Amino acid sequence: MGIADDLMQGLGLSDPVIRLGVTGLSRAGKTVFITSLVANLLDRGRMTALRAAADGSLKAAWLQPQPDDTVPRFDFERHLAAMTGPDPHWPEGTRHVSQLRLSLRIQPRGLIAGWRGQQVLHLDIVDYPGEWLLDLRLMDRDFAQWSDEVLDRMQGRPGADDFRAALAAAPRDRFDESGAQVLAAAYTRHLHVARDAGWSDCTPGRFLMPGELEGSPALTFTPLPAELRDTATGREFARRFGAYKSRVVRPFFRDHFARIDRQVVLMDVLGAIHAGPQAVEDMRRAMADILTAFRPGRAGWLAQILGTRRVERILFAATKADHLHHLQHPRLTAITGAMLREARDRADFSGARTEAMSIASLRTTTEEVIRQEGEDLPAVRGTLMDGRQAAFYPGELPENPAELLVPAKEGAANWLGGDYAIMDFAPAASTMRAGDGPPHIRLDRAAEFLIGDQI
Ligand SMILES: Nc1nc2c(ncn2[C@@H]2O[C@H](COP(=O)(O)OP(=O)(O)O)[C@@H](O)[C@H]2O)c(=O)[nH]1
Ligand SMILES: [Mg+2]
Repeated sequence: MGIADDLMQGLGLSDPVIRLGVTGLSRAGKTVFITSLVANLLDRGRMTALRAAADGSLKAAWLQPQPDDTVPRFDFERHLAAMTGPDPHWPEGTRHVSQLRLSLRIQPRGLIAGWRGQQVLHLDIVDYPGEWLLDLRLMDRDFAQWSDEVLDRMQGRPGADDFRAALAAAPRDRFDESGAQVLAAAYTRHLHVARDAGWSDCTPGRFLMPGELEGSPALTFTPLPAELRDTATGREFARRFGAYKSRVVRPFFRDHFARIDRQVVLMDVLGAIHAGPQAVEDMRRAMADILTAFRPGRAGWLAQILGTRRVERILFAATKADHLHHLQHPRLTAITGAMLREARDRADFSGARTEAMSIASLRTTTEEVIRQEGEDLPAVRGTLMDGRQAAFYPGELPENPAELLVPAKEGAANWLGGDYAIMDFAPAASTMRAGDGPPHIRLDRAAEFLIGDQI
């Protein structure tokens, strides 16, 4: 190494960086995942499936100021205190992109270990809403196409009537801002209601996750039916739709998405199954849409932004697996894999490795066999949000994923074999020993897949 290299090394300027993107639809578990992953990389007692933690080559981990001054910092300390403090509770939802830098000191193994000293690797973790990836679909649509598509999809979704009523009452002869705000508010309410009822595909993504754009004109438009498009309102909304694409969607892909090396996509598959066949089908479609973002060579503008950069590994993780006894985990993983199969087959990931897994970022339950109507059922036990303890059997997931995915695709209203229950467990009171991070399920395997080859 020359003097300049030594200097660079000393300053840490030439240390390698991995940017790990963490995404998923709202409530998929991004905040809990990042908090627990970082805590478990700082205290590695529960990370045996992460090879570098088990064999000791990962010497140290510490948090550092992040390199991007304009991106909010992921509030790790507050989230961890919420989950593992004296009164454990879930962290609050976040509504924008955020970032955290974790630095790792590594002793290289094998042949190079002898002549190369310890190395520092920075892991930049970027948390961003999956809804923002869904906006990709807007990019190659014009306002009329997008409007037709959304209004068509809206049929039968909850909360749509109010928006339709607002449309019917909209003035046709002039544009005024307060009228636009009434429409946009009604449309946004519909998206919230639909989302809360288990629908995944709710665009534009910023309407649900406005961040700093809340209330701005770029978010004050709605889809319009053909008869309203040739009005003053129609022309202004079409203009704002264009501005949303060029000023909001495109910069996100350029400034954040394009720089990601490794990606985890979190999915609340159990939540969708609980919500019913339509929610499962909707999640399948939303994930297929999200996956197109990782398929280079489609939209020209995205290919241009990405250049030769590629995401190298993508993990699809079904979260909250602690709601199931481990006997059912392989089934959850199979369902998750099957849900993505078509999209994965269609997408050419240009050599990116992909994997599906069932995980719990924060394990809230213990396993227990309960006896019900003369049958032994593999269940879980945890603390409910009101503080009571309960054992819980969610129902048996089918061994063959098609038993869920086919009726979902065919538009069934309910599951044939009865419903799948879900319970809201609170984080368990902390039993952490020194050197251990928060309890989890397969978070160490997730980490091994995502960064194990680099550390
Ligand atoms: N039981 C359990 N619940 C989880 C887990 N991760 C997330 N959750 C639940 O999912 C909710 C949303 O998680 P959060 O990380 O805030 O989702 P985000 O919107 O994707 O950031 C939490 O408030 C918890 O109720 C987990 O590992 N186990
Ligand atoms: Mg969050």
